[in-house]
Amino acid sequence: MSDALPHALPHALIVIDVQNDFCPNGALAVPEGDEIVQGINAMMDGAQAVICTQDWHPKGHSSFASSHEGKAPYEYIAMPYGSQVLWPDHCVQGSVGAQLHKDLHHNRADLIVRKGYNPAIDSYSAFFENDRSTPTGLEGYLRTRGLTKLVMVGLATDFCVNYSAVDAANLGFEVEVHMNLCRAIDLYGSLASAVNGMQDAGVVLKGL
Ligand code: VGL
Ligand code: ZN
Repeated sequence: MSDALPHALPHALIVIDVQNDFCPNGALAVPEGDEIVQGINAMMDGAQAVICTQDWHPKGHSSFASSHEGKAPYEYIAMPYGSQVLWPDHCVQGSVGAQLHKDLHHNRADLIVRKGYNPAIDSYSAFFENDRSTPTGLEGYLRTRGLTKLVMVGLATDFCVNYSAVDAANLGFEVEVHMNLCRAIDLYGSLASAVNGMQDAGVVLKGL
């Protein structure tokens, strides 16, 4: 048994925000968000590590339109760390909407990274909050486990997957995003700019 099997390649599968609120009927539903679940489960066997992320906001989070008088979802607001889209209330800590999709094999996860718990800062990326400097700790986890190659899938392509992939590439990880196992919100052309941004950062996009 000398040949390494393709499925034994040492990569970490990072499953971004496959949560009820990002699936049809959720608070911030991504079209077809639930259609990627079975395909993601099928990829778990081929990964050395499985990591899931979970958007995890306290009630009244500053990314919620409802926290800003006179603001509606999908409007922008200036935050101390830059411009921020305002969202419907979603993924509130402990709510059903924040739970990982019931059909996702999240019991296979070695680690579940929660993000967005700081009331004053949004956190799209699995690595840094939206101030672009507060770390989540995922980089250290991956480095101490010797995981340098990352495969990313999940929701939403143009927000949390995009930010996570670009940050990982900038940190020096080898990153693939499997686009067929992601779905997008596509707000104001955000999908096209996410694709460009990921490619510019050196992220390999598969299944486009
Ligand atoms: C996300 C918007 C707000 C995502 C999270 O998971 O892409 N998008 N919070
Ligand atoms: Zn969020």
